[in-house]
Amino acid sequence: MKIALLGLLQSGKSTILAGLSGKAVPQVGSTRIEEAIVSVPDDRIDWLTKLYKPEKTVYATIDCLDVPGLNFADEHGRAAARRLIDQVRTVDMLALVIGAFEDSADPVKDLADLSTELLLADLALVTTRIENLEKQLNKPGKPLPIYKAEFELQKKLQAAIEQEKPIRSAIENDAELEIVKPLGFLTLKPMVVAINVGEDQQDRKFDFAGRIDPSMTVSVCAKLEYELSQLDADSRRQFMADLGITESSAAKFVRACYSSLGLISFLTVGTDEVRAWPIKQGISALDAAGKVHSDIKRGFIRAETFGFEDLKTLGDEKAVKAAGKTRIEGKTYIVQDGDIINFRFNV
Ligand SMILES: Nc1nc2c(ncn2[C@@H]2O[C@H](COP(=O)(O)OP(=O)(O)OP(=O)(O)O)[C@@H](O)[C@H]2O)c(=O)[nH]1
Ligand SMILES: [Mg+2]
Repeated sequence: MKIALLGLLQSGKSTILAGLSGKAVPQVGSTRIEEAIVSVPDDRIDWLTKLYKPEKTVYATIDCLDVPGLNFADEHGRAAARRLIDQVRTVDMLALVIGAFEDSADPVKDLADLSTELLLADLALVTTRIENLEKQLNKPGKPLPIYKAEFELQKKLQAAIEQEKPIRSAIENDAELEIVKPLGFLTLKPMVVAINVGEDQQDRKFDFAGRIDPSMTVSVCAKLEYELSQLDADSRRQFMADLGITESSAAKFVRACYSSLGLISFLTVGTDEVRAWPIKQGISALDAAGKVHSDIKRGFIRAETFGFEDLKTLGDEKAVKAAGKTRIEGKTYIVQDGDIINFRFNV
């Protein structure tokens, strides 16, 4: 799963990613899209690691693209920005990073400008698509019904964009989604807005005037998170306690992205490895088995399962079993977030 971090120049994208991935902050003015693998913080994995003391602990990860800052101030900047925007059409979601750490920043305007540019980029795509479909429909002979259907749909999307509505809001059913999904519309993708606030402004509220659902926004303090990431675990806890913060804002941001992507984690445990496996919400035990190994899917017998919360409450696996909380699930069982699974298989 890939996320692109998009924002205006110097909004803090690279600092956020450096804090999350442990990579160094790239040089200011980089024009290349950089990739960073980010671990998804998970208290459950931390807890399980203490219990099982495994040789290896593996967190779920997401792939983040650090896109150079977009600059719409002049023609040269706009052309470069359009090229960058076109390069992220294949990602699974967008995280907009809005700089709000300087007094002169205008986060409301910046978000409005960015949103407008994304809409314009999608409008260009819709328009080209409509032109092509018109050509198909005007050819002699009877046009394929799918062209007609898509033409109607694209017209509807065009109308939505012209009213400054994201394509996401205009899609009414799965059939429509099937048609538009491969086209790479930006405003169709799930989106989270990270507002990069100053160290002393973590509780600041913004009024985005209906441009964005407040549930899609997360306040992050990039600089502070970066500094925290440079400390060892003990100093970090101490520093956070001194500041009176209980939860890392970057962790909150990553988790918001994870759930916007429709991902949940099932867990595997043992003395060799404790691991979180990212899966799409709603997949079966059989498909989850395939994530671990194709052999496990092929030879699937059953999934021995218990919930993380039961383990945490009862203390260890034996107690979970004694309390009758272990379940035997078959191929079609829909895996739940926090399921601890031991797949039985035979190949
Ligand atoms: N005070 C403060 N400074 C920050 C914060 N986040 C970023 N900065 C500073 O702002 C500048 C830009 O940060 P970057 O992370 O490089 O921003 P960017 O969005 O990646 O920049 P471009 O890729 O050039 O668009 C750096 O000098 C950072 O130290 C913050 O939360 N607080
Ligand atoms: Mg950068």
